[in-house]
Amino acid sequence: FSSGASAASTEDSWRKVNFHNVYKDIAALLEDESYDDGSYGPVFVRLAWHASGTYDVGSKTGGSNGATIRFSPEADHGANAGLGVARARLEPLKKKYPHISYGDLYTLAGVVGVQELGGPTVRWRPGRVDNKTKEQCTPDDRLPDAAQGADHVRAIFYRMGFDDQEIAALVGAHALGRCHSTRSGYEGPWNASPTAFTNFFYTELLQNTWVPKKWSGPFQFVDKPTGEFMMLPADLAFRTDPVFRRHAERYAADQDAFFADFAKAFSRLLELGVSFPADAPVYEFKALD
Ligand code: ZEM
Repeated sequence: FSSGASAASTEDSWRKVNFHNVYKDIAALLEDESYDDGSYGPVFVRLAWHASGTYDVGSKTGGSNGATIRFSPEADHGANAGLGVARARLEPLKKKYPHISYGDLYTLAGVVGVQELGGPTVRWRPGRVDNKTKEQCTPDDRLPDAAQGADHVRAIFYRMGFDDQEIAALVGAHALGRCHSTRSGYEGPWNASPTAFTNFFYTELLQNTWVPKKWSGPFQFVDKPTGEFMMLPADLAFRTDPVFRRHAERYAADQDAFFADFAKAFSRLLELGVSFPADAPVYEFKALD
């Protein structure tokens, strides 16, 4: 047990952190020509989501507080494959700002990813505490299974406390990044600009013809005729399920509506299960230029 590891384990340590500086330092870590499509933004957004999306309203377990995603067994859950890359990229900032908690660092990295790639301002509060142990890791069934459809997606997100509109808004994050055959087994980006936060998840989903990809990997869809872009089986639920589709159509037609709804739902996701000090400030960071 190293004493340094408990630097952020007190409820008040976040008060010593200048989060504007952390925001800037995370933003400086995004760009890297040699990584994926040139940005760590998408994988930071996925880290923030998987750190938070384990929450269960019934038992009040899981969520970003305590950042159990960094411990085994949770770190090794199939759904979290590849997220060690994002945690390693952020680790120098935990050294530089020892008073930030991992939960605050990982969720703030998601906010930076969204905003610096051109997305909406996401309200964010500090105050998560590194007060959990590996015994509090969540079971390996809390995050969605990409191979399944609307019923499963609803069951997973209702467990977090989200409704259909919020679910449909959150999945729009699939404008960002790509699937990696070495991580999830799936392959390819959802659209041609994976380092820009746009409403293209919905426009691609609704405008293209999606056909099964011919390969030996897991069942997924590619667009006809180019085969350049992909959809997961779970993504197609936002086209086939009538309620999800109504929201997808609205977001495809109105990027501002998508940005507003995504910002609200993503902010709420990052706060599930966290009890913030009453005086924790709410930040609305300005994107850097
Ligand atoms: Zn994702 N997601 N996700 N997602 N996700 C992947 C990648 C990314 C699902 C899913 O199975 C997968 C949300 C919802 C859902 C991002 C953000 C958010 C990948 C590919 C899979 C398989 C991982 C890989 O191989 O690297 C399913 C089934 C979802 C619900 C229906 C929500 C909600 C998100 C944020 C708000 C992002 C940004 C990526 C891209 C990561 C990267 O490294 O490029």
